Amino acid sequence: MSNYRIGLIGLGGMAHSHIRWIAEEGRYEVVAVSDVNEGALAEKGDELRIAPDRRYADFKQLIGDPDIDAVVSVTPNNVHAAIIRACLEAGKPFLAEKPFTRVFAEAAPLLALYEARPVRGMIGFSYRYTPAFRYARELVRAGKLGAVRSFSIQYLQGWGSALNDTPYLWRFNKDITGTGTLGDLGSHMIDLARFLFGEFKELSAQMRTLIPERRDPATGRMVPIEVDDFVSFQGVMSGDEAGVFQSSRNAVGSGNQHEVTIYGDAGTLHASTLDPERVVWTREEAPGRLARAVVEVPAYCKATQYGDFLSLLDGDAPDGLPGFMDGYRNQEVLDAVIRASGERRTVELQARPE
Ligand code: SOE
Repeated sequence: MSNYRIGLIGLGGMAHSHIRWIAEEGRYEVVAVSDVNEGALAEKGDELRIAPDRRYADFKQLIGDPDIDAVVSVTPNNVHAAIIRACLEAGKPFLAEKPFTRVFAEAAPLLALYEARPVRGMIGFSYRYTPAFRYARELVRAGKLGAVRSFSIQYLQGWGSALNDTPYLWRFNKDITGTGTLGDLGSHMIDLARFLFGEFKELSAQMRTLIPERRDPATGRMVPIEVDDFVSFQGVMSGDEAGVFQSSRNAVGSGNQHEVTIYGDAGTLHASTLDPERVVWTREEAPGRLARAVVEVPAYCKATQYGDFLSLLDGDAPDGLPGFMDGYRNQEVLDAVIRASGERRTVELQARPE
């Protein structure tokens, strides 16, 4: 089995995670990097031992490099659409970080390109590889919880060391990020719901900016915040499962707390990134007698994001891999949340084939 030669675009914080995941998986070699920041190019080039002629300030040159088999894109949101477009036009397989784009208007034109040339693409909905969420999906699909009537999903982060003390950074800059916690964390919640239950039928929502201004560490000045740092929405899935969602960047005390609780006729299941290798399963152990058990996730339920990317590159995309259409559908739901919140109404989403 050959190794794949990877071009990595974006050398900021999340690049460290991707470089680690790539190294852990094996069968990959990062042979080129791109970033608009010359310093990052030099620093990461050395770290990855990459020749100077494979360090590109312009990501389009990296994507066009014939010696690169696939692209990994880990950039701020404002270049997501341009990178996916360039990969589609070049026929270059890619793994691109979420959210798919800043706003749906950037996603819409990519669909026609993809339909004309369905390049192998994967979107970085990494929580599909949390073992507890994979096992939850297995149990739902096997009917072990009975008919699912409702569920709740939350994704809470407590940024900053003190209460509401997070400094201003690019993730609060509307021009760069599009939306705040909705696109950053809400996209993961939406993908988890789609991973577990299929498509959304309708939703209503509220997006809030709880902390109206934050201090820019570069200038020391307070900056008005234009993006959401809290979002809640409720929706109905294609199988009539009723879902409640919330996400906050101000949930002080929460680390990286993404979790789901599923309520079915035959039992309740809780799965969380706080305990990723186990689930909490409440069911009847005898008529009228409930038992709450902590269950280890079986090994067959485990997979990795870069293991699935390998399968995609080998031409054998496994079930459940978050592909181009998962990114596009995710952006449709993000757009529905924005419209439902702004127009204060329930928004229906077009029925989609599963
Ligand atoms: C935000 O803090 C963030 O880095 C997200 O952007 C990632 O998608 C998530 O996995 C961890 O938190």
